Amino acid sequence: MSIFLDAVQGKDTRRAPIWIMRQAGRYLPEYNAVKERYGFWEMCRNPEVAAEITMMPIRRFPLDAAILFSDIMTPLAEMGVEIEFAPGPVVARPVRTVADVERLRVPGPDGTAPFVAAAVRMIRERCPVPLVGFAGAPLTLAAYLVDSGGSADGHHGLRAWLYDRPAAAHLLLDKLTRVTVDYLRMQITAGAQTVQLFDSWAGVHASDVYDEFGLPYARRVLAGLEDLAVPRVYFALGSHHLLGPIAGLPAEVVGVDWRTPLSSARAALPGRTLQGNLDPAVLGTRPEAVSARARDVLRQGLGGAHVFNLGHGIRPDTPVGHVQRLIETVHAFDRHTEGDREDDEKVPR
Ligand code: 1CP
Repeated sequence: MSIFLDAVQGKDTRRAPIWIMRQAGRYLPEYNAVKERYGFWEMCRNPEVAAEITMMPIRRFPLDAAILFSDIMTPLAEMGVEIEFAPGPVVARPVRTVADVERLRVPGPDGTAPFVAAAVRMIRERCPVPLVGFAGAPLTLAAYLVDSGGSADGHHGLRAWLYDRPAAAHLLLDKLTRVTVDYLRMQITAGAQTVQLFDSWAGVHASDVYDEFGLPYARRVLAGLEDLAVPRVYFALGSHHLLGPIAGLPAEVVGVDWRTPLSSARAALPGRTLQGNLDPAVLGTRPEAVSARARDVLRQGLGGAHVFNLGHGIRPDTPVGHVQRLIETVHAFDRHTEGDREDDEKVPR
């Protein structure tokens, strides 16, 4: 067993396991070197390359889990959507009408990006720590499809579209839900030991809009994995106002962003493993500040199972030495005594 799997299954472990959202990305020089040779889709679609990028942070740091190298947009390309990366996703033709939605393909259980299943199998052969698979939540995927990519204005376009075209929205969200269930089931069957559903844009919505367009589809995705008995993580950025509905989702683990203290998330989500939530901005400061703030987060996470992570993805300008420092700080913190071990021996489970 691993300490990460213990914690995601609800065990209040003696030290917190740690992995980092976007740990296989642009802050790593070895990732940037591979990027010189391949386009983003090539890296995702070549199982050997995707597996090796997944392994990069694992080879460099004593992390407690790996995350598959891919993107939340991967299954959308399989649905027939034309997407480029610059570096964020750019969708060639936005999906806005019922006819646009009807044109999208549902590739079926084994047809949604089979190269991802191949990468998962390769990673499992070479990775000493558990592998986290992932997908985007339907409402977040819809944000990129409706607005042709990311957004600097809180996806104003998607928000207007949901009020204006609710029937088309439900049709799109239903289709995205079916594809996402197939896609995550394929990852789990290939060997993913935990899965995370990224709802990165959930927080821009009014809570009743989320209740109608976000929650039911996230629930269907998570419930659609129930029989596979793999721990499920639900992460919604900026979701302080949504913690009530989120508490009802079938997920063993809830990811929390840096704005909500873990102690208040703990009160809203009794019995759940919490994952998070160091502000990624801290990693751009001094090493002493990284350790001090990480210990604040560790203390706020006491009182139940905790998987340490950032409150959102690591920034490309993060010094790699600060990542090492962060992992050492988390590994040294004894959750029983609320202090560091004197020697450099690791804290037992
Ligand atoms: O560790 C890892 O890097 C794992 C692989 C991974 C994951 C989990 C990538 C690689 N992307 C993601 C998830 C992802 N992609 C999310 C959810 C997490 C989050 O909120 O950050 C989102 C919203 C995306 C969409 C996306 N893809 C963005 C965000 C910006 C925007 O416009 O909204 C970006 C920059 C990408 C491209 C991308 N995906 C991954 C990488 C390493 C990159 C950068 C591409 C490059 O190298 O230039």
